[in-house]
This record gives sequence, structure tokens and C-alpha cells, in this order.
Amino acid sequence: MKKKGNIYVTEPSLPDLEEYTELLKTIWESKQITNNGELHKRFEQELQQYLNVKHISLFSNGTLALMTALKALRITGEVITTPYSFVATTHSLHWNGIKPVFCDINPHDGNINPDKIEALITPQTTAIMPVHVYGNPCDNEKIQRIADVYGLKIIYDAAHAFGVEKGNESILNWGDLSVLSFHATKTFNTVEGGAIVTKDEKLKKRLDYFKNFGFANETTVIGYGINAKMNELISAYGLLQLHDVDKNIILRKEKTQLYRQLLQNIKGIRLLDEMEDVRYNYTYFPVFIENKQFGKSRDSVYEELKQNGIYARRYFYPLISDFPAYRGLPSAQKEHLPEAGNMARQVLCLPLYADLENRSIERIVEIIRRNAETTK
Ligand code: T4K
Repeated sequence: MKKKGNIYVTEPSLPDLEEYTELLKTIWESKQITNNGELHKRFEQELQQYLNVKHISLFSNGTLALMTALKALRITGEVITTPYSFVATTHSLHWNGIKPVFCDINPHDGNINPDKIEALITPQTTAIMPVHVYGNPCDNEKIQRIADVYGLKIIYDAAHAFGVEKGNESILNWGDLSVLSFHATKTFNTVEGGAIVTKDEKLKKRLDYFKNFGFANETTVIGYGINAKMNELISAYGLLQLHDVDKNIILRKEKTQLYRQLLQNIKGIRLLDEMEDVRYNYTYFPVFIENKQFGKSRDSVYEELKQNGIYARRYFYPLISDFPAYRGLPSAQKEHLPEAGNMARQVLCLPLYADLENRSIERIVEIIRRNAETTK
């Protein structure tokens, strides 16, 4: 339960209640409350235009979207993925009977290290599932080159990458498809929700069938479909969120810049670099606390903030490969994942959301500064 006065890692932006009520009235009149209604169609269209992508299929959440994506692409055997992510990434593989193979990451962006992928490929490998962690674009060129040589599919977990562009192109167009999450904790939220983006019109159709039990029409079921549809009430909410998302991203950018400026002189705090040709969405603000230089551990800063009513989060600690469900896998062994282990030990995601007050940021940085053994 949230307590008034505390500051949490995030806070959702909600649509205008009166506007939402007006839209709800149209649902009450039509009595179409789910199953590809008018608002669902409108939301899909407007999102497709906003994100500048070819096709998009809405889902009830990101996890079901990931699970459905793997099914629709008939992915089997082994999939090479990152341990430095939210556990849903790997769970979606397990739910499809696929063995995850963990690959180490880059310390500069937290993403899968493409130079380490090839060594993990076996005759059972069918796909690569990278994550654009914190919305940082993966090295798509290298990953695509490997996929092309070995005939592998690429499923991007783009849960953090809503609206992210590189060189004026949506990164959601990369790979065979990209999966978005619209969870309450994301820059663009629909309470719960998600979507799959693809360039392939036929795949978009198959995804639409798969999220509706596999029904292609009243009498044809094309495979092991699931129920992962987005309903009309959520589509209405999403349509209104789209009006505000640009404003929210700008506010988040300003907060991020303030953090960066205030943190710059604290020894032992490492921030990830931003690439010049990338439009970020500022969903997370991760800092990495280098124990020796900083003088105290990441966990002591985490606890100290907590005692002051500030709830930062250690996304992503522990590594997925350290959870009991996965730690027995050969690729999960710590010696194969040194960079991921380091980042998981050092990371702290500081509060970031559109309504976060600047004086709260100043307070958070002050607490961190007090913790630092030495400052310049
Ligand atoms: N792939 C990746 C890479 C992902 O990061 C995620 C989800 C997925 C796949 C799966 O997508 P979904 O199936 O979720 O669509 C959160 C989210 O539940 C999860 O969506 C997200 N990633 C993950 C990184 O974080 P928690 O357990 O940290 O959430 P929770 O409830 O502790 O919320 C954090 C803080 O946010 C709270 O302390 C207060 C605030 N908050 C939260 C909610 C839910 C609010 O102010 N209002 C709210 O309604 O997992």
C-alpha cells in the first residue's frame, strides 16, 4: 500500500477523469465492452500512427504479448536472452516450453552483448530475445547480422521502449517483432496492457487470431491460442493517454536532466550515457553505485532512502538467472555473466515520473551525497 508523503520509484499519469467518463458513456450506449470494438480499433490505429510503425496488435498485458509472440512465430528449442531484465522476459519462454540461454550484457547500456551471442548458438537455437533495457536501444545491426547468418528469429522485448527512436526511426520496427508493456509503472500506461509491433501484415493477423483463442473465424481455430485481448474500457483509457504522452516524456526528460546535473560530482555514481541520435522516453533513471569509490554499498543507500520515505528500486536485481527456477541452467552460472552480475549489484533506479517535484529530486540527491564517503 502506498503511504501519503512517501516517494515511490514511479507514479502513473492518469487521463482526465471527465474526458474518460465521456468516452465510457459511448461504451455504455453501444454495450460493446470487449472483442475488437470501436475504441479498440481506434486505439490501434492511433497508436500505429503515433509510434510510426506498420502494424500493431493490442494485448491485455506485456507478458501475455510475449507468450503469444513466441507461439505465433512457432519458436521452439532454445532462445538466447538476457538475464538483466524483468522476470517476465524469461517466464514467457518457459511457458512455451522453450529453454532460455542466458547471454552476458554490455556495461555501457545494460543490453545483451552481441559479441557473446554466437558462442551460445546450438542446433536447437531458434531465436534471440533481447531487451531494450531502460529504453536503451540494443545493437540491432549486430544482432540482425547474427540472426541472418544462422536463420534465427528476433523477438524484441520492448517493454521499456515505447516511442523510442534511433536516427528518426522507431526501434520497434527492428527484428521480427517488438513487444510493448503498458503497465501502470511505464511512461505510457493503460493500467495493464501491452502490444506487439510488426512489419509483417500476415503476422499481425496471426497475432490477432492467437490472442483470441486462435479463432480466425467462427469455425476455424489456427492453433493453441489464448485470451489476451484488450477490452473497450482500457482502449478508451489508452486513447486519452496518447494525448498526454509527449508532455509526460518532456517532463520526465527535464527531471532526468536535473538528476544528471546534481549527481555529476558524486564519486562512485555511474550513469549510463545517452546516445545523440536517440529519442528516449525516460521511463527509468538507473544509477550504478560503485562500492569502493562511493564508500558505501548500493543496499545501504537503498535502505537510507527508505528510512526517509523514498522507495527507489533495484531493477534488475536479482538477475533472472539467479532465481531458483533458472539457476540450475548451465548458462545461468555466475562465471558466464560477470557484467550482468556487476550491474545487478550496483543498480538503483531512482524515482522518476511526470509529477515528481524538483525539490524531491534535490532531497534524494542530498541523501545520496551525504552517504558518499568523498565528494569532489
Ligand atoms: N518485460 C520487461 C522488460 C518488463 O520490464 C516487464 C514489466 C514485462 C516484460 C512484462 O510486462 P507486463 O506484463 O507487466 O505488462 C513492475 C511492473 O509490474 C512490471 O510491469 C514491470 N515490467 C516491472 C519492471 O516493474 P513491480 O513489482 O516493481 O511493481 P510495483 O507494484 O512494486 O510498483 C512499483 C511502484 O510504482 C510502487 O511502489 C508504487 C508505484 N505504483 C505502482 C502501481 C502498480 C503506483 O503508484 N501505482 C500503481 O498502480 O513490477
